[in-house]
Amino acid sequence: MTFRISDDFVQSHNQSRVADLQSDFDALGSKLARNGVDIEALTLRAQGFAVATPSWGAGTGGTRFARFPGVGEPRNVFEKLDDCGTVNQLSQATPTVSLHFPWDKVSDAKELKQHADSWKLGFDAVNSNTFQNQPNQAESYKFGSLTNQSAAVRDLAVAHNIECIELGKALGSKALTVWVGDGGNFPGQLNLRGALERYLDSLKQIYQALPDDWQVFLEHKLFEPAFYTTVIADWGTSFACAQQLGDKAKCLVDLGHHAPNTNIEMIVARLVQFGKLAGFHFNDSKYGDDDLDSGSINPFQLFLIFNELVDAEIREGSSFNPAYMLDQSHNVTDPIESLMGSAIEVQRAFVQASLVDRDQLAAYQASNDVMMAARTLRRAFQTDVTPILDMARFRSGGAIDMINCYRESGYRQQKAEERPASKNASGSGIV
Ligand code: LRH
Ligand code: MN
Repeated sequence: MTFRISDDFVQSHNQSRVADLQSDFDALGSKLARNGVDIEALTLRAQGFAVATPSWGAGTGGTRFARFPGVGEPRNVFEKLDDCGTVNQLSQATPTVSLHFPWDKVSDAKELKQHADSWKLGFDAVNSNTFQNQPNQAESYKFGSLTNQSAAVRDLAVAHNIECIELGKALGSKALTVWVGDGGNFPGQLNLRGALERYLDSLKQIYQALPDDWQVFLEHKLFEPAFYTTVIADWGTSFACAQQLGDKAKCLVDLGHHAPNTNIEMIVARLVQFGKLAGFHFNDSKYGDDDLDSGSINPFQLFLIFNELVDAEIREGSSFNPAYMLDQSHNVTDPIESLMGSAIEVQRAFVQASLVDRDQLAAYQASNDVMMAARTLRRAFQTDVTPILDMARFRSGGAIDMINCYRESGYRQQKAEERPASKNASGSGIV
């Protein structure tokens, strides 16, 4: 049995922090009560919030320039689950994991499911990978996969996606995320319409392989690895394709896949209105697809996105259930610390958006009182809900002070002994 942090250690780590938490919680409670907000109801809501961790985020990420692996890197999907399980143990906000195939492919899915069950972890959407050639792969994805000019290459890519569905079914997943880097680097390289026609033809075959209770998530991205045209470059193209494919096809929004200053919260509002929002790959960025920790660069944008999601939840009720997943690359931090911190920043945006006085906001919007409408929204964002997030974690059995609890547990040092670095460690599989 590999080392796991004991729940007793977590509870003893909380002991000296409970009193301060309770007084901060009570102080915030009376402040919110003045505005008719019940902190207990909000804390229950926070305890119910969940975001999936990306298996590929458990290892140290890198860039095309270099990757600097840390100690105790996970070497396979079982060790990635141990790390994702530890993230959930301390954060109590990440009960599912999103796997990536073939990086996480195993011969015995039952054994992997049992290992996940031992951590009380489930599986969110699975991800296919036709942006890398696998060792001694018959056909190359150099000039694309699902949109490649060659039918043989497209068939290989379609078959891989159908295999991902089969693996996902064995693990209890209910969705397949399809992101393809297909595109061109120079004007004239591709017939733009032809490429999209081939994409739709391939997706139709994948769509037909979906079980009735499954969905396919189309993930758009403005550029990279292609640098002139990307076949599914924006939400409009993704939306049109999802419309063409049918009800089980929806659009996944990766926050880093847009041009700088794109109004992503408005894209979310549109996809919600037209019933085509699949969910999210949460991360943050300053320039390109930087895959930085969620809420670390532009927390106001994350809040505005959740403002649209809470509005949708009120309009559509419990049937509104988009998939929340992190998709990050941890190049200079301990991935476990980044995943815990990021999950809580996404939860923070959810709780702050739940604080918006929507009746007051609607009244100011109806009367075009622009200043008061904007201030009403910002007041929720400017409310420090940390005591609610900490109390939610504490009441769910997690760590009040996650990072120090994790560091003082010696988990990473234990893993350094258990997981001697092997030169071709899988790392995060991205670089
Ligand atoms: C593409 C992407 C996609 C994943 C990959 C790991 O940039 O966001 O979601 O398959 O990162
Ligand atoms: Mn993504």
